[in-house]
Amino acid sequence: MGPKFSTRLALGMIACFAPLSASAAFVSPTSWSRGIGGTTYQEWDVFSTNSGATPDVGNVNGNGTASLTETVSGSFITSGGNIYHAGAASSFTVTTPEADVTAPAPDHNVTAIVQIRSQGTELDYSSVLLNGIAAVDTAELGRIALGGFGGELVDSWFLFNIPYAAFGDGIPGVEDLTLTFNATGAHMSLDRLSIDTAIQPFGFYAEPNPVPEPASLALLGLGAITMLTRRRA
Ligand SMILES: [Ca+2]
Ligand SMILES: [Ca+2]
Repeated sequence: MGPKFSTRLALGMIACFAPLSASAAFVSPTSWSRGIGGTTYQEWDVFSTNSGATPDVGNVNGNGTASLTETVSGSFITSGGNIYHAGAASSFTVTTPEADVTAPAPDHNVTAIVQIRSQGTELDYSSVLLNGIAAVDTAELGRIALGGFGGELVDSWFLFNIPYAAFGDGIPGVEDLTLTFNATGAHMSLDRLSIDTAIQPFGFYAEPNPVPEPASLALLGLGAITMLTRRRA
């Protein structure tokens, strides 16, 4: 008993809190409703191919159909329908058709939200680019420890601002938004992915970060530990 017991209790308390964030899942945009004009939504969960996979959970895109391909050879589909590579850092390209709106002026900008669920080896978070542009905001929606050598399941969120100059060419029609990302090493399993886009003529949507400030979360955890330690002392 004594301090050791308090520490164990505090750790238990943290474990009790953990499911709060661990149960977090993908979120819907708050700045626009899925399905309204100028927006697209596509989501994959059970992959049947690692080359040219089309969305199976959600597919609302008036410009065409999005497509996901693993570009390092040797990856395969797991029994659970994820894309896994045992021998190399897998690398992905996802193309999403977007309207190239040129009237009244070629100044339509795209706000995009990308969410990725990985298992095992994690994403190289700095590698996640849309049309070569890095995210303007990111969040970790959830993290769950998997048993054995499974590592962790991680849900991550990325917000992109893509100016017209980075995807339009002045010719009316459809242009691809190209998402690229890779794993930090072998043994990443791509479990789930979603892309929401919204185009508008002037500026970007101010989509809020879906996760509370890390500082306030840390304070909450620290407060719980201090409280418990005092009680037991
Ligand atoms: Ca065009
Ligand atoms: Ca899956």
